[in-house]
Amino acid sequence: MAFFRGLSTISKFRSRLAEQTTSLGSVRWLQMQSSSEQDLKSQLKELIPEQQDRLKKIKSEYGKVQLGNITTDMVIGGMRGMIGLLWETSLLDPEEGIRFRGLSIPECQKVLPAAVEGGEPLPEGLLWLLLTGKVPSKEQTSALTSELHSRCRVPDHVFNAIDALPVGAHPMTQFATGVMALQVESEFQKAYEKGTPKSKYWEPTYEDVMNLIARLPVVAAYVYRRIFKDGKVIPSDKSLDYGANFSHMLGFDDPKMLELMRLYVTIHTDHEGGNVSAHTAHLVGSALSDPYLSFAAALNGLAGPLHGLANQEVLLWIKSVVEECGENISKDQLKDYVWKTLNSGKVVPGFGHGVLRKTDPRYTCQREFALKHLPEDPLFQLVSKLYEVVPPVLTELGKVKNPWPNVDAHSGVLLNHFGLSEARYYTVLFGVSRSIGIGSQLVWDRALGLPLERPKSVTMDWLEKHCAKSA
Ligand code: NMX
Ligand code: MLT
Repeated sequence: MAFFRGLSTISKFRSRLAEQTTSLGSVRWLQMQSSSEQDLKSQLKELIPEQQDRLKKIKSEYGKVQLGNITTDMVIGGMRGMIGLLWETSLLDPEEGIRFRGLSIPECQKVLPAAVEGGEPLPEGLLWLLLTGKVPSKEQTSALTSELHSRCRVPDHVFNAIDALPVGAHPMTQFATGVMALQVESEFQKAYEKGTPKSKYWEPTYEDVMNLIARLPVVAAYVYRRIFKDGKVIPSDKSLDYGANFSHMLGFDDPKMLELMRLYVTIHTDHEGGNVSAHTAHLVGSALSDPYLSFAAALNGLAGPLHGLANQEVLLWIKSVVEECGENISKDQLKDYVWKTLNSGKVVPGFGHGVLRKTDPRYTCQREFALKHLPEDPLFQLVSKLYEVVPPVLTELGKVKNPWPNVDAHSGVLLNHFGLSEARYYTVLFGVSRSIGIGSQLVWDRALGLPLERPKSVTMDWLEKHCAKSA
């Protein structure tokens, strides 16, 4: 019965989408077709030849069409705004935020299967959507949950590799070490050594990606329990979905925390291809390094404070505000604290973005979660005050292109509310989630036969000569 109600919601939503979007209509319409009961790999097998033909056609018909001008500013400015990557799973609009295969976060919350009626989407559903461009049914999603459970065995040498590190090593170092140790079982590497033809590369990539996604929560939970809970490991519970089981293995079973984890894992999965972690995986994967090697590289990028580590920095910064000024800090005091941070040469963590020019919708949906489940939490109230205080200060600074909060400005206070208060661990959670987007795209990278990534670099000498000539 619930399944049929789900289908009728999807079909109502489909017609609404088709009415609302004329230019994007046909693309969106395609994304909502998902009635087949095939398993995920069979769906991919069916989709790949179509998409290979599509890419061939784009290449032959539009191969020489210009997509923009490359300026010197872009070359020395971190390639901002420079189109240079094909990334199928999501697209980021500076004003609107992320769309996963064409669907915004509120749309995903409406159409993806949930564990609780009207609750947060299941990350497995998003994995299916990212891989196929289609919204899965409840049955397809729960079959995928079971498939991930069946793949989650982690060999002992992975735990031994982590145990070889000092317990005080940063959680991201321990996590990335675990991922490198998982690489020993790469199907892609074995297939490549056997001489598997290029047309079949996507299949062992798919196996590695699914195994990686399935095993990461086990490794991540091990790291958490080792560092913060005396190494007392909690076994996986096969009756739970991906997000809930991850929360359970960490040691958090409050139903609201399970919902938070489903939301958290869903929204951190993918943010188009140019962000540091995704781009790193794409680059490393283009050398035909297997998904474990590519993802471990991505994690090392995610561990930087301007990228994924910002979620750690935000909670530590918020706690430093409370320590110095108390929880009931006034807006004027908060403004002074923000200026103090800036004047000491630091960034305000959780604000600003390389692409977004508005409040991150991933921030907004976390705010909605807080308003629903923890409106009285003092740190949430502080985060709300920061939303009012920080943007005008950053605007006044004069150089910040986006004064609005990003995803990291909010996640910490939610986790902290349910007892996951160890900020140094937060980027590991981001990493588990990001494997879903990165992994899905890696499958398509190999299915589409994308080539080695190798952009051209130039020297200052070259720039001076070339620009003087052009001027
Ligand atoms: N606090 C202080 N200064 C900032 C901030 C901020 N939150 N955001 C940007 N700026 C500065 C930036 O450092 C740069 O200064 P300078 O010219 O002296 O080097 C100037 O403003 C222009 O930077 P933008 O073009 O606005 O931003 P850019 O694209 O270079 O960087 C971030 C984007 C996200 C790295 C930057 O906004 C930032 O450092 N934010 C704080 C860290 C953070 O929240 N990172 C998480 C991003 C999301 N994620 O999960 O990855
Ligand atoms: C991300 O989720 O990767 C961040 O918002 C950074 C980015 O998109 O550049």
